[in-house]
Amino acid sequence: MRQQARIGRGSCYNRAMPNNTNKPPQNDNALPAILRDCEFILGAAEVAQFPDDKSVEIAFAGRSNVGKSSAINAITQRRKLARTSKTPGRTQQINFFTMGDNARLVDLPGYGFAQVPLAVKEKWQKTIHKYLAERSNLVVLVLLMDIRHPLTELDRQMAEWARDSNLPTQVLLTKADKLTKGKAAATCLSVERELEQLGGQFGVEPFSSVNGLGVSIMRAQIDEWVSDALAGDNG
Ligand SMILES: Nc1nc2c(ncn2[C@@H]2O[C@H](COP(=O)(O)OP(=O)(O)OP(=O)(O)O)[C@@H](O)[C@H]2O)c(=O)[nH]1
Ligand SMILES: [Mg+2]
Repeated sequence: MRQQARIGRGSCYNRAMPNNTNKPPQNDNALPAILRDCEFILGAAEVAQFPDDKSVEIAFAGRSNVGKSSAINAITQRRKLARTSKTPGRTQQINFFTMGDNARLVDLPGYGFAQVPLAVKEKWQKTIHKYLAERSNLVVLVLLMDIRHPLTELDRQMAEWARDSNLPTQVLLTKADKLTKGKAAATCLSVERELEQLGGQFGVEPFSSVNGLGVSIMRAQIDEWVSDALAGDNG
């Protein structure tokens, strides 16, 4: 059964926005141990290729080009752990990365990218759906949305699905460096209010892999989700 991670404490709704100058600490000591030395495990195009489900997993999902792979790199303080690209549709498999010995980060292919051939897209979608629906070791979904146009129809479907699946979900509003601090804070609040209407377990944070906004918060969150899930497993 899925562990219930604690989500949404200290989100933008009840905490002052950090300054946009709030760069991620470059000091390695600031990285929780679990986020040091992450390694690529494999890329899976179908369910049969998934690694075993004995490790706790945190998956990054969202529209194509929203910044999933960049967020994973920023959080792990690595340049090229996950492959990024200006061209949407870069991540074409479900990529698994180690986080210590008992946990993994998972980079999902983006949804909503029209240029990918339909047959390919359907295959990914089926695999992504199976991953999200059936992965019993998935403890938190990190759902990324572009802060300039959040909660698109597909984002909404994803959020509703997460609520119906009782899956704790951390929304990251990406590319926050593209907005003023005030506009970013306002968007964050309105997204949070809309998600409150949905019910479910949602936290919302502004995020930028360019200026580091939200990066240290996410590091601390991931550390906590993993320790809680592993403690739950043992207890
Ligand atoms: N300004 C800005 N650009 C960003 C940010 N995050 C990502 N980008 C850019 O957005 C583009 C897509 O980033 P990726 O991390 O590859 O996006 P993705 O969601 O993994 O994309 P797919 O794998 O295609 O689904 C790249 O050109 C990045 O440099 C951000 O926080 N701020
Ligand atoms: Mg990607």
